[in-house]
Amino acid sequence: MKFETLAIHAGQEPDPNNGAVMTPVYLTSTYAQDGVGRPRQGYEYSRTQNPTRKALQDCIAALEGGNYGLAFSSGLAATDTVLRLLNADSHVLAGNDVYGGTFRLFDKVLRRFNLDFTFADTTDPESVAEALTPSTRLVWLETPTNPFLRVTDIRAIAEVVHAHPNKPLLVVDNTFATPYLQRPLELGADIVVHSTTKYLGGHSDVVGGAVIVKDKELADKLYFLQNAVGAVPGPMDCFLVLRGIKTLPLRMDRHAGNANAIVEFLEKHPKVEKLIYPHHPSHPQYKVAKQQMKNGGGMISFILKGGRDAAVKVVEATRIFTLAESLGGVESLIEVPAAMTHLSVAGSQLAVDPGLVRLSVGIEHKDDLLEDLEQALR
Ligand code: P1T
Repeated sequence: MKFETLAIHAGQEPDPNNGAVMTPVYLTSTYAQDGVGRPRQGYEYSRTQNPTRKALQDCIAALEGGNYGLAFSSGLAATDTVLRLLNADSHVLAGNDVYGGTFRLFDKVLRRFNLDFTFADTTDPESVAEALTPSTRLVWLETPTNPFLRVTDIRAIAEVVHAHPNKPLLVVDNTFATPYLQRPLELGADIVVHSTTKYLGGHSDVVGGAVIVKDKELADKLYFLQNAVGAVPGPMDCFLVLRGIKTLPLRMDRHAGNANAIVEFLEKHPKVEKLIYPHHPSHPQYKVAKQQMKNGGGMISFILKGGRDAAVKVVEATRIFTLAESLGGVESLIEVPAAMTHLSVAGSQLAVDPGLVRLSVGIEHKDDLLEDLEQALR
């Protein structure tokens, strides 16, 4: 089946008990057993398995071209569980432009458990090759990155990483692109991670995460960790993400259409020093982005000539673009990453330009969005 059909049907059959077309929200923590150690349909306890969660997991796996999906209570819970695949003293090579919370988890929490992290420019395969060490077990990247929208050639990095004798796991955080635009497993990644809080949920009403893999052995280790660690989502949250996913292709096309109109406006604006959008010819990885991503997505970053003060003024002056953290919902959001979503990387090698403004372009009418930005910049 094609992506648009999978988004609506994968993992979701009408309920065998009563024909309900929508997956029911199974608000139950436990399941009756027919005898000791004889669960009825494999369900024992909802930390381990829940039918609403299973539908979401199977749907996300299908969309990413994977065989196994796992849902989590947040994107960071998904990230943390993946990192628990490693033993102490492992080295992790991560991109030098990742979500601030991912950096904080790596640098401030997991280092205390004797994991070693270095941060490198994953847009350059040579930098990645040089940064691998004899103890590297995992390589973590985002593409496009948050918030600079740098694009990494996943296939090129997979070749470098898998040539290493340890065969480190290549993990791609696909939150910004979504599987509609790019499918990392098909390009050689071993694990895909999502914050489903963003485009997959799509309506800013749920926090969640996901992990998708192809390999059965890896999936078994992750299912074990999902249950053993317990950072699982509730059934209502799973339902909301499942419902959001049904319109993902429509929304992503509209996000990108609106983003293109805004890019055209910003590229000519005298107050904008630098515009960053993956499908804009000025983007340093434009060619890779065109090859790897179906469209340029809904995220735009730009640096204002007046630095931090100008950025703060603009984000406080918009009326339709809401000043808020997060992204990927139907409504347009605006923020200053250095002071908001990426405050936790301040002073580190990942520090963000204080004059950078990030837009999550929603699916409102583009004329209203353009007018709003025009008056805010004025
Ligand atoms: O917020 P949570 O669901 O835990 O997801 C964390 C996360 C992981 N990966 C990427 C690429 C992300 O952007 C995020 C969360 N990001 C924001 C909240 C933000 O505004 O950038």
